[in-house]
Amino acid sequence: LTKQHSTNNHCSGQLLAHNTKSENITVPEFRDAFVAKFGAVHGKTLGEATDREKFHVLATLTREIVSQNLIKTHQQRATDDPKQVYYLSIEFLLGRLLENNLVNLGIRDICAEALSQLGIELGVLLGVEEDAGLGNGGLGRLAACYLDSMAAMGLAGHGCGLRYRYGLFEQKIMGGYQHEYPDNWLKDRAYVWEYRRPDEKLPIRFGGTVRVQTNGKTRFIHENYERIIAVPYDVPIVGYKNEIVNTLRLWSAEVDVSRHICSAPGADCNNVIGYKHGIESLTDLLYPDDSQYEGKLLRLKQQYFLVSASLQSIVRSFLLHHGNVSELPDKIAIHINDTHPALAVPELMRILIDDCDLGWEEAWDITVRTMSYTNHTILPEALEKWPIDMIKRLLPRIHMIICEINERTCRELWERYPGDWNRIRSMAVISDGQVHMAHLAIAGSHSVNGVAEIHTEILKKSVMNNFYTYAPGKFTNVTNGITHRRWLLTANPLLANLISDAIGSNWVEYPCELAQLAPLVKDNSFLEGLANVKRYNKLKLAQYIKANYNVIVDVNSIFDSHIKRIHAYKRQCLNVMHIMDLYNRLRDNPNLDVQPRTFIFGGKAAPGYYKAKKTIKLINTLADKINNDKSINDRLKVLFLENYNVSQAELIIPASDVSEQISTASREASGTGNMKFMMNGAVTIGTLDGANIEIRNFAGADNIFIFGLSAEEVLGYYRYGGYNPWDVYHNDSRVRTVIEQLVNGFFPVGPDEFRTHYDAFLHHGDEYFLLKDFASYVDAQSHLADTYQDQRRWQQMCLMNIAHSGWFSSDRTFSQYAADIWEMDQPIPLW
Ligand code: B1H
Repeated sequence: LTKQHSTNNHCSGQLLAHNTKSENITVPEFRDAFVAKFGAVHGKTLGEATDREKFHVLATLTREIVSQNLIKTHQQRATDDPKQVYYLSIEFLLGRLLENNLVNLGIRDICAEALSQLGIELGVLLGVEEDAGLGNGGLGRLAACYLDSMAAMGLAGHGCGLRYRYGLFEQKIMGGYQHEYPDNWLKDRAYVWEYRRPDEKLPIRFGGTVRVQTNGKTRFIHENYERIIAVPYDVPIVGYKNEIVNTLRLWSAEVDVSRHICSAPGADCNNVIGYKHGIESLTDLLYPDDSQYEGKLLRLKQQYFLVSASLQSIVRSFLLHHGNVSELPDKIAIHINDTHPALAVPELMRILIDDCDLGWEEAWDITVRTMSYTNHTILPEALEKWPIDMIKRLLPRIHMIICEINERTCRELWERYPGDWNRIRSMAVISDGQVHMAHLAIAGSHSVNGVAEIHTEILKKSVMNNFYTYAPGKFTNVTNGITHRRWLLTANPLLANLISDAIGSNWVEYPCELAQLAPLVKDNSFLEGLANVKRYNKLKLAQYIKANYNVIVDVNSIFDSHIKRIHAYKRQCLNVMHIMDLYNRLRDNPNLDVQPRTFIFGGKAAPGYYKAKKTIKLINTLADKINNDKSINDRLKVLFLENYNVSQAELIIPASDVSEQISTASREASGTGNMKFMMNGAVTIGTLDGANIEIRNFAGADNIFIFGLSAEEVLGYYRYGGYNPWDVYHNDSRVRTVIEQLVNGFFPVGPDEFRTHYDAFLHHGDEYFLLKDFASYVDAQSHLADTYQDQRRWQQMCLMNIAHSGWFSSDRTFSQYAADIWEMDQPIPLW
């Protein structure tokens, strides 16, 4: 009977029978279920299977376990009715999910063993999964880390985003240049993790006119609009060994062709298919800009589509269980991730006033108490401002509400600062014919936070100083974090095991317990263990490099990684200048004693960002020259790894000795790559910028290499129009040589290939202070190289970084949000 029962379970995919926990599944159960499922799905034997088919079956099996936990979570929540948080973000950079889900279900090892009994290597199948690259960089990956933490901590927190048909473009390097290809991540199969929920679709309205009906109660009637359907796809977010599954709801645009399509504004009866295609292109593409605002109509449409679908859905599900919308702020928190979803403020007002019949004051009170907003950058080019006419045409009712918000906030400001027009204008939601999205978000939220201490201080002291003075209580700092489950436990299993062997595995639940590693700083065998793990990870990366780039790298060299979006403020070119200088010194003096180094770069440039694309060409040109120069005896190698993404980061970070975090001080709001490197035992070389400062405070000033101008100094120069790079050029011959080499034929390219960089340094004032910071950077680099020679000391530095990285877990970040900003009613573990 028992046998029959279990076989039945397997055939139906019910691996998780009788309320058992997934961790209790046995290897034979898993193996048999896999074989049965494979036959059922593909109608052939495993012997004939492709890796993709095997991956698909493994993921389907995993999804079935997840589904059961999803149902349980729903039932539990229906009973408990906890406060729910909705994290609105235009980006969620998930990466792959299979391994993460296996680890979180506690069945990775069981699964690996079951597959190995069938002659299948789990690692090979994991490599088949496409990255879900629905984000550009830090901002999108942060959102994904928070989802992981919310589920792990058992809180009812969900993501709301867009289901882009194509994620961030695929980067190919040809002749040293970046070329962009569509990221066809859905390929010819549906995304294995998602649940399409067509019955929960919602209409979104664009364009048209608003008729104001004033007989009796004033009503706003939106007419002649174009109606686009938002269909939700739910991606399950699996909690760590707690049977909790939250959801990330991604909206996709569709057209309801069954309706009287010919009467829709803009529809063309003769070309229904073309019309449908045009509308559905709304969610086709993720905008590939990082820290850069692009004022395209389609982007505005995407933003409203996300916000309107999410808010309608949130309010609808709230009203299913609660009678009175006035309780909304007690039961729901809505978080605006940067200004991209800031239209959530007027959209909630619209729903409360037009659909729920509330008056303005009550609706506003509910809105402000429900919303909170995170700012992620102070770069002026990233600040979103939408022309008021564009909003009026596309979103006429939202336009009316924004105007009303603007009027009322200006009136309030006038009461506090009578006659101070300049101040009021600088804080208005609408000024110079534009809607200032940050001002809208601040006005409509009860909380505004920055993402690292220094960033929040700059917001308070300068960028948002007027708002801070007006409402100091609104502003708080919540330093970013990363999920240690993906970035340590899953991405670096050898290190995770070494740690658990030394201090037990409590750190997985309480990452601050990593601090128990600190006393091992004198334990030679542990330090040796660390070195061995790093060496193994470096070997793996070296094999990848050999296989894909046919370059042999020395695992005894320092693996020095600079991986992030290519942007002038992140100063990849400062790294290049140092490499050029090191190379020049080696050529001048072949007997120079230098520590061998492998410089690893990775990152995408926005397709329209000319200078960033030239930086990629520069790195590749330098790589060609150095890697093929026999005279330096392979002591330096430079690599630009193509198509940097989450999966590649998972390979590079555990294998790195050095983490380059060298942004111009004050420009990088926080950084999160810096935390991932720290947690994996890489030592940071960096400026006092973003979270680097907090990393230094935790790891200790002796365990990090800091250089360069401070944020205060940089901001001071900016106030007076910059500095004079010619002074540095004339006084430092190393700088002069390197800069001239860009244009003097040193590289086998045309004389103007790198002219933009040359001019930016010398003729346009070196906006990001590369020349100014050069000497200090080179000093820090040589100090670093000397330190590396003392391997024991180096391992101690790595250890101190790992030991103090627990605070940078997104579990900590998230508990701060939950307790201080969202006021979640469940007990949050104290940090
Ligand atoms: C960050 C962005 C960003 N800040 C505009 N701002 C975008 C702005 O598509 N757009 O228009 C996209 C992204 N991204 C990053 O956020 C910061 O630069 C990092 O320092 C920070 O760590 C990260 C997460 O807070």
